[in-house]
Amino acid sequence: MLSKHYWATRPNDWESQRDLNPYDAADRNGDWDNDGYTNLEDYLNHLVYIANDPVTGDFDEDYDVDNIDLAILAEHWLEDNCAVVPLGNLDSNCDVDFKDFAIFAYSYSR
Ligand SMILES: [Ca+2]
Ligand SMILES: [Ca+2]
Ligand SMILES: [Ca+2]
Ligand SMILES: [Ca+2]
Repeated sequence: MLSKHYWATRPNDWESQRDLNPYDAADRNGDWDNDGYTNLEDYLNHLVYIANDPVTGDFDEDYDVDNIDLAILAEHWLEDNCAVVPLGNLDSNCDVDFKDFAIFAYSYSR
């Protein structure tokens, strides 16, 4: 049984989900989301986020589940990839489908 956040704990996935290169250490100094923090800083923030019992369905990691998270889920709808598990997957498989949406909707409504 995989943890509900297992996809979020693998650094290679974190990079690949953001169009970074897991095999290139130099891209740590880039800024994929233009938020002023380097990719390495973003990843460290991500680890802190995971350690703080994140909210299910909070894909953009801002500690609430809102329309932005829904848009991220929609963006990855029906993706199925165990090599790079898509954002939006919330159960223990590698796809984004109605089961994930059901989990998301429950979290969204709270
Ligand atoms: Ca890299
Ligand atoms: Ca950044
Ligand atoms: Ca969010
Ligand atoms: Ca799934």
